[in-house]
Amino acid sequence: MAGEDSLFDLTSAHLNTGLRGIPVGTCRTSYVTPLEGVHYCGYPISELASLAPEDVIYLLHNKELPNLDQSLEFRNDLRSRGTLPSGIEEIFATLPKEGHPMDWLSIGIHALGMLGGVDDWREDALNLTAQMPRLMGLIFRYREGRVDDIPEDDLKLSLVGRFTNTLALDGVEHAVMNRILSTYLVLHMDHGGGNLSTFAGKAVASGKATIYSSMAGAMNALSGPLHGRANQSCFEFVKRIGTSDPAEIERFVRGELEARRPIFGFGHAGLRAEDPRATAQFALGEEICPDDEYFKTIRVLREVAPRVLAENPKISNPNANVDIASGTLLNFVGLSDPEYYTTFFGWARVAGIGAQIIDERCVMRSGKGVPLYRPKYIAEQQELRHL
Ligand code: NMX
Ligand code: MLT
Repeated sequence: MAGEDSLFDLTSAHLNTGLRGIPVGTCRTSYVTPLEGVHYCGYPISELASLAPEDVIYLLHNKELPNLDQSLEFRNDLRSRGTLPSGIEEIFATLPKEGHPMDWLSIGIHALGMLGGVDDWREDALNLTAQMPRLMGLIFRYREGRVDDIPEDDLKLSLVGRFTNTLALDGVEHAVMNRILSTYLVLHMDHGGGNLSTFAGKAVASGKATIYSSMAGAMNALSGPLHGRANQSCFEFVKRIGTSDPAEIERFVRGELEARRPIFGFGHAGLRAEDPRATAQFALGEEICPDDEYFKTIRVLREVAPRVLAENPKISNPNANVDIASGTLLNFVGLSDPEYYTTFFGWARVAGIGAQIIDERCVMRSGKGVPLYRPKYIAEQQELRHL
């Protein structure tokens, strides 16, 4: 791609780099700037963090925030789509409990498609969005063998409320859990077009697989430790620190770097400042759990780690990323097993990836849709002139 309107001049140096930074399309739902992070339909995430997930899902699908009537109508529409097709619980009853929750999520989404897909991009995307809270709750229930007293799905509740109601954890204040989960969902719904799971989901959809198959593919991509599953590793890392003393934390960070292990919760491929999604979660933690032991640890880590990481000039962003605080907040409301954390990330992304798939399949190129993904690979024996 050379010439006056060239966005990018490709050279052999761009081969085998994971398409890092190479423009491949346009995105209607969100973009990421190095300093302000993600914006959904033009709104910086910092302005959306405290909105209800339903309203932000509406934004991603309709490219504008709803007014009150639209918001109520959309919530009712989601309620009418929320009931799971029968057969899911029987499938969950057969899955291995030692399987990772992300594999359960991927299988669950596939099963929803097999049992209730209608082969329409918009309908299936909205149906899946509405079914996710119950599906998520059932993953916890069946994987943990707590199947005897599962409450009915209460469709009058919010999306997050339906999950909390299905999970029914003892001794947890539902209002606090709902607040933390609502913020978590809003912050994680979308992150531009090129993050691995979104790209993978859109690629599968370009072959005209269903939303369910495409989303299951996206969840498989999200499950890797370099992508979504980093949030699991991050809380495991915070637990290993075991102190909020600044000097001890600095020793710990230096020790990890000497042992050539990553400092989880810091750094980003595209951002060049603290991720506003981290800033928003720190603010929520200061309000909800300022004295929690893990929160005290990450509060100090947020000061110490960037200073130590910045000593290495190779590290392009030493600041906190989205994963630094989410595990601490989830743990505070009783979601103490880090293996589940990426499923919340996946639940959130169903909104953004679903909206992006609809845009690529039904809106772009005047409604014709983006063609089948088919990038070119150069045989090692070929010359670059064949590009
Ligand atoms: N701890 C240790 N080393 C780091 C870190 C970190 N937090 N961040 C960057 N580096 C290293 C990186 O591994 C690379 O080393 P090498 O040249 O030996 O391959 C070098 O610094 C330059 O990396 P960057 O270009 O700054 O970042 P890159 O795009 O390669 O990696 C991450 C981005 C997110 C993979 C990286 O910062 C990292 O591994 N962070 C820790 C793990 C983590 O928190 N992951 C969650 C990511 C969430 N998110 O993307 O939002
Ligand atoms: C994301 O939210 O998807 C992560 O920050 C990773 C990315 O944007 O590449």
